[in-house]
Amino acid sequence: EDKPRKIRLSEVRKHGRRSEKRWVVRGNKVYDITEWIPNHPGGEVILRAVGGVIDTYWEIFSIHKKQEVYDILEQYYIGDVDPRDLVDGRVPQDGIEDPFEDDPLRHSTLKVHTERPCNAESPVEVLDKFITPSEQFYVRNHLWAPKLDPESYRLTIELPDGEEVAYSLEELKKFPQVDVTATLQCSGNRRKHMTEGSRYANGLQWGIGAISNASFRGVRLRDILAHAGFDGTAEDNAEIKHVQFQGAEAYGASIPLEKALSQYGDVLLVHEMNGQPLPQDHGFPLRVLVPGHVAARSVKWLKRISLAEEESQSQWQQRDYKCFGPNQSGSDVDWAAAPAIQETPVQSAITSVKDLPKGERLLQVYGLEEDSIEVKGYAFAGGGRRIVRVDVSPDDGRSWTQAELLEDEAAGRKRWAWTQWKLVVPRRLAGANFVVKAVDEGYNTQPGGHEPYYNFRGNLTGAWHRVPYKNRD
Ligand code: MTE
Ligand code: MO
Repeated sequence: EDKPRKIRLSEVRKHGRRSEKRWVVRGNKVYDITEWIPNHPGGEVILRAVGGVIDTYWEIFSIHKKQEVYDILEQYYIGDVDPRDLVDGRVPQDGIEDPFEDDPLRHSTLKVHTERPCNAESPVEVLDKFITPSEQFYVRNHLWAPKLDPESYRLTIELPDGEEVAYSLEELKKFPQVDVTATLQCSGNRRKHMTEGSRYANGLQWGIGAISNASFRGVRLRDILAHAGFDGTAEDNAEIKHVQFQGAEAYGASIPLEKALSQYGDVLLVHEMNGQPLPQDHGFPLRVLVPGHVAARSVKWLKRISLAEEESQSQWQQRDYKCFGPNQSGSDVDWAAAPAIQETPVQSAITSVKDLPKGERLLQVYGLEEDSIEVKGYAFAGGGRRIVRVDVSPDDGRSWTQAELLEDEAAGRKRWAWTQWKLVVPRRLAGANFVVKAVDEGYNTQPGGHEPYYNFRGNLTGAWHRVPYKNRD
């Protein structure tokens, strides 16, 4: 019987991305995956792992942790790692290229959930400012933050007939520049509250800070598509229903063609945020901005746009960002049956509840000077729908008052930005909890509790936000 071939790690290293034959190590086994690379659903990203150990990458791309993927790999088995290279019976994990080595430094005030990949909330101190400073804008990275060279950067557009048109950054900047003020909100914003208010919801346990608002400058996607030769009107393109975006790592998503082409959709290819070039974490040199849609569709480090009959086949389009019923779980759902989240429902949160200092006590209705509490927060609705009212309760939902909606200057053909609000209430009205709910121009509002809206992926948490009033005597 054949003994497995013993392979030194030095030999594995010679079969990296520059080699004709490309190998990877998983566990203590070596695989020659040369033939399979063109079929990798994540594209060229896999070239980062060849010539080394793949386990570390699979920790990041958890989608690989399933039998069918292990079975594919087994077909390419060529031998075992030479025992002389094992430490405590295992392949040492160091010496592989660190996918996060080019990640930028981050602002110390961000509330970090995971560092690699970086997932961090905006600090509450900035959630009550209309514009979020770029360095405090929340960061949601599924993988590393690619560091792209703006000079050699190219955006490729794939037309329905397969023809490709590429643009440099300089070429893109020659199109009319458009400013849009938009809120990006992660589908997981406030997931922690769903977990607390119902049951554990899968994913990062975000508080109220997986949302931020900035002014963005870029060019209209519809202008670029038209220039590339697609205006969506030709009969022979009638089958095209989606615009797919591919990032430079492996992230991908898509939006309906209708949103992309709408004159009122304000879908941009963005190169500036708050008056500066996009920061690396937010997609430098170019990201998509799909205002009014869940932020997962605003693909960063944009490399490729394709016009297609189907949605993006990425896990982020096909799986992660969908909602099911409160009784359903990951093992029993038909993923294809639920639509990918695009526009988002009404959201609001209380960012602070504080006793006003004596000097700022307000004259209240009876002309008496009373101890007062100031409550502040944000409210937001997807789809370009304006927030028309914010109801705040000082006593756990028994009585309600309308908050003042603060003025701001938001650019855009629809309302894509959140609304900041504020309310001053006499302290004697305060119960155990302050509560907020908002209403949008379609008279949509938020559910009273989490249970009926529980979904196991923990998406679109939107129940009334409750915050305890701590300073009662
Ligand atoms: N684009 C790429 N290329 N890679 C990513 O991981 N994350 C998406 C989206 N675009 C992501 C991406 C998700 S889920 C969100 S919520 C937003 O980017 C976050 O954008 P931000 O980090 O600029 O706040
Ligand atoms: Mo997200």
